[in-house]
Amino acid sequence: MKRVITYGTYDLLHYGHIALLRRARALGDFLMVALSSDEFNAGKGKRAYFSYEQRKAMLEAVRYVDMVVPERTWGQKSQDIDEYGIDVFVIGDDWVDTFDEQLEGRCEIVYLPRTPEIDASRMKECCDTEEA
Ligand code: C2G
Repeated sequence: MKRVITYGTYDLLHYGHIALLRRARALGDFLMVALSSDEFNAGKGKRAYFSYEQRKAMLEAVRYVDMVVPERTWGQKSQDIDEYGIDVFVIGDDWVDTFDEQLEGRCEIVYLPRTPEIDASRMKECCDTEEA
């Protein structure tokens, strides 16, 4: 069984996220998502609209996702690869090269093209504008 992992905040789940998850799952037989905790998000300078538990529940409802675990630190990726027996690390190409050093030689590393013109921050701005 080829095991794939990806990481992210996945707030305000949208079609760009789903396109990433669909392509990630197609790289193997099992897709694990390491979902950024609320505390880790704060460290990324992000404040998710939905809590970790809410974001986890939504991801677990996505047909491409087999398991969700917390992402708590930048450095956990190398341990995750070993602990979960991961064959492929995949993430959007906005992160291209970022994790090569940490993961080189441990697993296959794949950067997938992001879906243009959609992201949680723009969705929030749109709602804020409508409310104003
Ligand atoms: N994504 C995408 N297209 C978009 C928006 C997001 O393909 N329009 C992808 C991102 O490239 C990422 C995943 O969806 O692979 C989740 O995106 P975010 O929730 O924004 O996650 P991010 O803040 O990039 O966190 O350790 C890695 C970080 O936790 C990644």
